[in-house]
Amino acid sequence: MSETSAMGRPIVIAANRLPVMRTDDGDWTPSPGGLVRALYPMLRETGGTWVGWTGNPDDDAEPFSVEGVDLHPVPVSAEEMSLYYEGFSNDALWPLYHDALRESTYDSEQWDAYRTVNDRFATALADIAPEGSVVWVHDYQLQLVPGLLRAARPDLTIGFFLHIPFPSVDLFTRLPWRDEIVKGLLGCDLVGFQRPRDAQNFVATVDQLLDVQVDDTTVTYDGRTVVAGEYPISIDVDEVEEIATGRATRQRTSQIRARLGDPEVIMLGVDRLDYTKGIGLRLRAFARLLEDGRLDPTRHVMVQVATPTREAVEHYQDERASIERLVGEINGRFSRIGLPVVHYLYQSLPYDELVALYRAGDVMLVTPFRDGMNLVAKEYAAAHIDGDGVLVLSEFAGAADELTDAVQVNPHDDRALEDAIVEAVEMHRHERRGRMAGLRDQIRKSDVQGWAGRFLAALDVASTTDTSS
Ligand code: ADQ
Repeated sequence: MSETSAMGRPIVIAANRLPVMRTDDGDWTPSPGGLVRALYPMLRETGGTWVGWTGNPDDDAEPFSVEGVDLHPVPVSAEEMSLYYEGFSNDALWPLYHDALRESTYDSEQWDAYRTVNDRFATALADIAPEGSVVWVHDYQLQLVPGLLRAARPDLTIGFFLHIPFPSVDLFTRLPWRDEIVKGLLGCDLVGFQRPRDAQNFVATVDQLLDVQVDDTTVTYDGRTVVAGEYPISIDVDEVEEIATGRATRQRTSQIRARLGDPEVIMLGVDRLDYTKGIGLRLRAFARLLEDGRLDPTRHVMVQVATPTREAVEHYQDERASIERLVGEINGRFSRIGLPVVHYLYQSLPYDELVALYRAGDVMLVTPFRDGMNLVAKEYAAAHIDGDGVLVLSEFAGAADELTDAVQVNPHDDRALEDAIVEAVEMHRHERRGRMAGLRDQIRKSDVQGWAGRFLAALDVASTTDTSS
């Protein structure tokens, strides 16, 4: 964290959600998740603040503080949640930014709500950010905030990080409000992306849409310099390793294996139930392999954990119905009494339980059609302190740039996916261990604390080299 504190300036984070959740007795506690763990200590150190929505519609909670961090709630009404969050963010931007895997809904009422909520965030930030402080805005729900905030508070250093991919020019320019969105992002000193390709797409888009000067990853707009760059996010490696090493986790891992009937190979999928994640694709590949006899239901089982997500959005309801039908079909066909061949959980699990499952998984299947990064792939490698286990990873996950020791696959290619699964299942122990050592070395080199430090250090440089300052 040394780079961040070296800036010596208070940091204000803005994200759709506050990093806290309510406990059963009504108190607030930091929510689990690497982003929170990476940023919380830094906010405490710098006397920083986090601005976001509590997650409860129409919640008008006053600012409060949890474990030494100031939290500033921004209210979002039930109607805005439907229009700004489920609508514009998750039914227009999300599919468009993920290769238009589903059709986006472009609705001007939703856009108006997106603007209203972004404006509310920018106003809150303008009111509370100390003079000359650093504001770090997160993700696709808040892309207008940097521009609005820059206009109100030119003294601030403003950074933005996009957790999801930035699409190609051809896709992005479908968006009816494309100019407003890129102008919003150009309010920053630094715009961070997961992969080099995302940063390139952004610069190319800006170059096409606006009257700007572009030099590689630097854009000059409105007399200011804006830098775009890649900052691949990671996980809290120490935390995952600590959980994985614990006695309770080891016991739970053995128990999980026993409950699954002690199969030779456990294949595992862990995802939010999102159509970008390729869950159906891997289930179908598994079914074909059973059908062809390349896998054996008495030796190979699959566990798929799918977290409930965005249940009010129709594409998600359709995806869930299609996956659950598929699980039923595969189990109907290949299971034996008391021994299903696919174990499916539509649940959010405690992190300890996830880590125990990762440890139990001999082969991890991460097969998104498109994914900003995919932290599950990194968590799996961090959890395998035994140095064994094989990761099958889609080339279309951001993590593929770094995790080159995974069995990488194009998930659109059915045959290649089947072969990748069989290769992983049959891989010789020596090769498995070699690849896992490579994966673990890689993630240890770049954990989430390092990610935050690198982004903030680059933001500092970008703000001080800005031609206007
Ligand atoms: P997500 O699309 O949510 O994140 P991912 O990066 O895999 O995808 O993160 C999911 C997180 O949720 C992981 O930390 C995982 O442990 C947790 N999780 C998954 N299933 C769970 C379950 N059943 N119970 C409890 N926890 C579960 C978005 C982008 C990604 C990007 C991240 C971070 O879509 O591409 O990697 O942000 O930038």
